[in-house]
Amino acid sequence: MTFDRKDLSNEQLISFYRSLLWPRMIEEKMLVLLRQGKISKWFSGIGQEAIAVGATLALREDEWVMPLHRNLGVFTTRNMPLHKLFMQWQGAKEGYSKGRERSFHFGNAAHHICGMISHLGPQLAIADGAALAHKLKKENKVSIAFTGEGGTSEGDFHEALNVAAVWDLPVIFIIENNGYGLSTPVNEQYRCISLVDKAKGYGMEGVMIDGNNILNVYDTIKGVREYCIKYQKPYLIECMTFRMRGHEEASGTKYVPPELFKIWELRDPVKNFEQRSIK
Ligand SMILES: Cc1ncc(C[n+]2csc(CCOP(=O)(O)OP(=O)(O)O)c2C)c(N)n1
Ligand SMILES: [Mg+2]
Repeated sequence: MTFDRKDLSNEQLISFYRSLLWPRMIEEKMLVLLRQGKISKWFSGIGQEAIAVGATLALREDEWVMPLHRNLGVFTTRNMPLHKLFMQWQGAKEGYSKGRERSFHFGNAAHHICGMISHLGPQLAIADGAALAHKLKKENKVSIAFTGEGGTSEGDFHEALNVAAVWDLPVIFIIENNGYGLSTPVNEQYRCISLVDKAKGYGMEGVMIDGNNILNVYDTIKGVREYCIKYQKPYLIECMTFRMRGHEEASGTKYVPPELFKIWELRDPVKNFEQRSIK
């Protein structure tokens, strides 16, 4: 994995490393709590952190993000207080959804994070709405929506991308292609070679990148953000990554060929960036 620091200072690189490590450390804690029976459900983003963290770092803090169930890095990179996040995951009334939820179905307006409902797809059109508001108010801002590759088979994906293209909305759509939608591998999900090829069909620009390389994700999204603002257009980014754990912790990974874990373990976003930074 090649890391190109461009004009990032040592301090910035250290701060990126901290941002990347945060969600990993929280998750490791959650997995212990899960084994102790102190939490009952957890969706892991281990191995995919560079996408949520890199994307959030590339935005302004007052730009709306529509995260999904593996995007803990969005919440931590926006510096949401840890005690309140843990209250959320414990279903406490002091959490963000006042004890109605224990998972990732929450957001917070002060942090410009729009919480998901359980359904895959609706976040994409909400990002259109936020981008339309920026456009009408002539603000130099983008909105950003995450989807898994599985979510791209939802009708909402088509509607949101088409409207964004036709209305010239400054919105970034990020596909996290992690190889599986629950237990369904990508070769049973779609027949195109790459999902980013769909951008052409909507008349928008798109790019496929290594989603495990934080500097790559950051730099791409920083540039794409400037493009979206300057040209008032949407952009599709397909980030290639891998789901290193089960769909959720209770569901296991029996259907995943074990060698895939070995291959992707070598591409771990935290370890690779750590090794590069020590050099
Ligand atoms: C409309 C809809 N269908 C099915 C589900 C159940 N479900 C939740 S996550 C998920 C898998 C999604 O796969 P993908 O979009 O690739 O995201 P990943 O979990 O791999 O990050 C499914 C089927 C749902 N929440 N909403
Ligand atoms: Mg997936």
